[in-house]
Amino acid sequence: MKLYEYESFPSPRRVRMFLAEKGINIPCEQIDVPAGEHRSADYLSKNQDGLVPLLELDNGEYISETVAISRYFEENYPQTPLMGTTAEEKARIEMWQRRVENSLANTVATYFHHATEGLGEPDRYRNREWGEKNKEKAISAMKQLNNQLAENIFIVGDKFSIVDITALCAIDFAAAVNISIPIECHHLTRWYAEVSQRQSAAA
Ligand SMILES: N[C@@H](CCC(=O)N[C@@H](CS)C(=O)NCC(=O)O)C(=O)O
Repeated sequence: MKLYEYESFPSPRRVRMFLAEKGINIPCEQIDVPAGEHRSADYLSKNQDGLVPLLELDNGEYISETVAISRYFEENYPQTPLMGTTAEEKARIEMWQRRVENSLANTVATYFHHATEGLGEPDRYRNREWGEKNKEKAISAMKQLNNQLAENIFIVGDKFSIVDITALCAIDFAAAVNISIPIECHHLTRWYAEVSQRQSAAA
């Protein structure tokens, strides 16, 4: 088994953090995304989407998409559950997972590709206005998370979950492109300080 990833980017970090929380160690291979290695014929033959992360199983099959890879490990290593245990918990985690991906992780990524240098030449189509609009959406998502965290220790109640991983990785990537947590978001700032202290955050 092997994880194809690129250390500086948020989606692979989500998988590394998920594995660290569960205490799972697997070999990783760096795919140099800025150099375009993810667009090579060899990599595209493994993952038609040309994205990282990608999991190679021992039977030679591949699984892409961060949440699908996480699901694989959640099912095979159910100790330290990160995707819920009851029907309601699982549904609530999935609801927030989708919210945080759509409203925060994806909007920060769109800002990165459209309003900054992004990946350079491959990002030569840029719509700066759309990028800036997505920065506004990302900030508004942070404010919604702040409201949620006013009443909850973690994003989904009192248990750390995959949603906290998704949000932390998105917020750290946002900071790297100069989108900060709004100063008035005290609850989000409290949560951010706490989850950043987890050992897995260094993964
Ligand atoms: N929906 C995918 C998104 C993965 C993704 O966007 N990966 C980025 C790195 S964070 C990537 O490979 N970007 C290369 C590109 O956009 O060409 C997932 O959740 O795994």
